[in-house]
Amino acid sequence: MTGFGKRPDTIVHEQDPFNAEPARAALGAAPITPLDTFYARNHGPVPDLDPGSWRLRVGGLVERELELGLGELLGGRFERCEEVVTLQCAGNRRAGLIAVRDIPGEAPWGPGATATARWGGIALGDVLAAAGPRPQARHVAFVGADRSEEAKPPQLYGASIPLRKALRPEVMLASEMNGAPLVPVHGAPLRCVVPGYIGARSVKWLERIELRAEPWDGYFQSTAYRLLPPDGEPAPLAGMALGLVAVNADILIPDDGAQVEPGPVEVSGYAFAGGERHIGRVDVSADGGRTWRQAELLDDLGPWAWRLWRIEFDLASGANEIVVRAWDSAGGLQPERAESLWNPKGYVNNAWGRITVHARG
Ligand SMILES: Nc1nc2c(c(=O)[nH]1)N[C@H]1C(S)=C(S)[C@@H](COP(=O)(O)O)O[C@H]1N2
Ligand SMILES: [Mo]
Repeated sequence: MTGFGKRPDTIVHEQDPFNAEPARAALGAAPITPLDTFYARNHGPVPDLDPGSWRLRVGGLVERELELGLGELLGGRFERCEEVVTLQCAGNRRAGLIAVRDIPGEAPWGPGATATARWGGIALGDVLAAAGPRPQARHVAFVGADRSEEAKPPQLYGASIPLRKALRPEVMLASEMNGAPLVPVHGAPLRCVVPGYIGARSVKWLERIELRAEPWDGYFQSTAYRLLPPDGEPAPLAGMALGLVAVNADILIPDDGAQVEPGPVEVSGYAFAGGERHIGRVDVSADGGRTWRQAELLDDLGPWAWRLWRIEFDLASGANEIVVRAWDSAGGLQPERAESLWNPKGYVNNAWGRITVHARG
């Protein structure tokens, strides 16, 4: 059983809490990811909230505390906005790190813990302006309705971003995904969407916003989603907090290990710059990285979305190692090997994407 309306070929890492990613070919089929193909990343059970009685509370370092229902938020007081945004989990492509050294207790995500949707809702900044941040406020924390037993101690899911990011127009409170009302597994009735930041900051089932002088002190901000040195141990404030996404790319079509006919083969995948950067160039090699050609970049979906890319190669019979590497607009290139990236929680594998394709003959 797959569940939550996902495609039958979805790869389910965990049924409860529900953690699942699409197969490579499904993710590579469209620039805007259909709902049944969008990965799901949950740290606890999916809450089923009643939109009629649901309230958003805004408090902490504000001039005016707010408590708003869905009608008050979406009824016209705040201007409606829409944005195409790629979400990417910090654990995306962890399988490549696990291949270097095991990471017990963490799901072996492939390249599918990222996806792109057209989100509809309101700007977070407009709601913050209504509450009036006090001068001491530096961070905005989001608290969801889901209680995670994975956290130490068990607690509601929460995260924070810097206030200066929260006030930017691209940061949304979203009630719609791809033109339809948000579904429960993706955070209904309202979630944050924080473009350019790791998915963990886009808090689902949002019920509380707290303005603070310091980052959120809950488990998912202070202990999880931190990049540890290879010999580090997870502990509050150990290592560095993750925020901006690093440049990344992988191959989606053909599948790793696919059998193809020798001759022309189309290769395609995604590249995502993260932060405020965009994709500058995507190189692809069909000979394990000895020679490179530039891929064609497909639909430009705006500043907060991935670029799908494609290129055609003439494959000789035998095993062909296909490699992708992306450059961002800051001149940053993905690291070549996952070996140098290994970390105890398995975050930020942005090593060059590699697959092997077998041409028979
Ligand atoms: N309330 C809540 N929000 C959450 C999570 C969660 O477990 N609970 N998971 C986070 C993580 S780690 C990611 S990557 C994204 C995934 O969003 P999606 O499930 O809609 O793909 O949601 C984030 N928001
Ligand atoms: Mo995530």
